[in-house]
Amino acid sequence: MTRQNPETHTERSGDTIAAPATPPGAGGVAVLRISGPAARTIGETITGKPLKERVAHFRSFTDADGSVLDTGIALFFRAPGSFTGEDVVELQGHGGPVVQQMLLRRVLSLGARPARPGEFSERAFLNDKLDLAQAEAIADLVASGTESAARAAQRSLEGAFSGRVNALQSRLTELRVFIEAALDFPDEEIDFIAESDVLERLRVVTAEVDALLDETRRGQVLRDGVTVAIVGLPNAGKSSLLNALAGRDSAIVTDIPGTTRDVLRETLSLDGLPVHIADTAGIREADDQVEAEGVRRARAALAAADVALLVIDPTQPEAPQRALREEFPGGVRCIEVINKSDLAGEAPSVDETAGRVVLSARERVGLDGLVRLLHGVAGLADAGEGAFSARTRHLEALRRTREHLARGRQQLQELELPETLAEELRLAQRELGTITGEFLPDDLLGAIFTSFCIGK
Ligand SMILES: Nc1nc2c(ncn2[C@@H]2O[C@H](COP(=O)(O)OP(=O)(O)O)[C@@H](O)[C@H]2O)c(=O)[nH]1
Ligand SMILES: [Mg+2]
Repeated sequence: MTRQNPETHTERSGDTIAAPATPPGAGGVAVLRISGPAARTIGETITGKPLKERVAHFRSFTDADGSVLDTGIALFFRAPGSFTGEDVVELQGHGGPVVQQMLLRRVLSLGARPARPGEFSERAFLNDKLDLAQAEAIADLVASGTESAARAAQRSLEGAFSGRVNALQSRLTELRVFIEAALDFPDEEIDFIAESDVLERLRVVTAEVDALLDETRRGQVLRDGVTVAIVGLPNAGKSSLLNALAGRDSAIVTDIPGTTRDVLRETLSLDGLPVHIADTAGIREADDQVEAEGVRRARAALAAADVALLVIDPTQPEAPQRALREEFPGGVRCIEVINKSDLAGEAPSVDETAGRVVLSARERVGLDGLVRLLHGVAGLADAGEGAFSARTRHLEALRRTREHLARGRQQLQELELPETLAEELRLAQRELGTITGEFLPDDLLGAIFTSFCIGK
């Protein structure tokens, strides 16, 4: 299915939807949003008088029997100049849960139906007010847990990410036109391949996809954060490190080896990077049943992590501590944390190439070096002002785009099959199109918008 024509869609979705746009609970103001062909009539019935476009009307909101439910501001946005692209009325009343309920009930009694989660954004998308990546950016902006994530989501909302995707689409279109034109002259096909710069053009486009993949990966980390497991032998100072990073006593610290048994999880913002961090039991052969279970859980946390912080106590033999590294599952990146610098009489330091940092968790010195290393490992070290937010879904689409390009290249180079290259380019474009929603596989819309909140 391709994206629908906005006109035909408006006809199909002839119903009017309503939902609170502000969170439930008590607050100064609550906004009730109504969108669809009946929005204006409903707003005028409740406020008793005509609503002018884009004018703040201070009115009473009345019930069916004429009694006043609330007083507040009514706003009318005429289609297509609204968030959804339809007629929209916003009733800004007092933010009490009961008042809001009464007003919503009144709106529904006048012919609106409750909006599904994300339905306002979905209509905005279907009416071409936003593309899919921008609609997702709205949800990400609302959900962002760090300032950098919020800024990145804002950039995606403004179209920074979609713009890059669209630029790639144009490049691929150019390449397809070029190849398909050549295919119309079959006799010259082989010469065309040999003489033309198709391969060079393909190389350039592939490099552009790679560059976008890199930035998208960063954007996904900004949105979702990195998962970190603190591991090491007992008493290395793992729990002390968690407490130092969290800035509070989250985990129990003692000099008794084997204190930590359960995995302790915290989500921290380290210089704007969301970090889901797990403190774990020291990995050793444990005879105690509870500790043995703790060790099993430590290994599971390690397997699920993007990054392991291997904490080493320099006052103990280092080789057996470092030997743990051999047990790390593939794909887990490791930062070596040489702890207890105060005892070792060593100054805190950081070696970015080796991925090693010397610090003291107890004295809380040298932590900035560790945070810097984490940013580097997350690929955020050079995330400049232009970083945009992205989702795993986008990353996967870009990876598949990349695969189609690689396969197309192979078909052309090894098998001299320009037709297959043309087909792979078409598939690459479809993959890119799923990011912005220009191409919509079945169920994609539902999968995305149902994860939104009601009223969004
Ligand atoms: N001198 C010093 N002692 C530390 C440091 N970090 C941890 N310790 C001590 O080492 C012992 C074990 O610490 P803990 O965080 O429980 O280690 P874990 O078993 O790896 O979680 C405790 O007595 C801590 O006070 C440090 O940086 N310097
Ligand atoms: Mg511990």
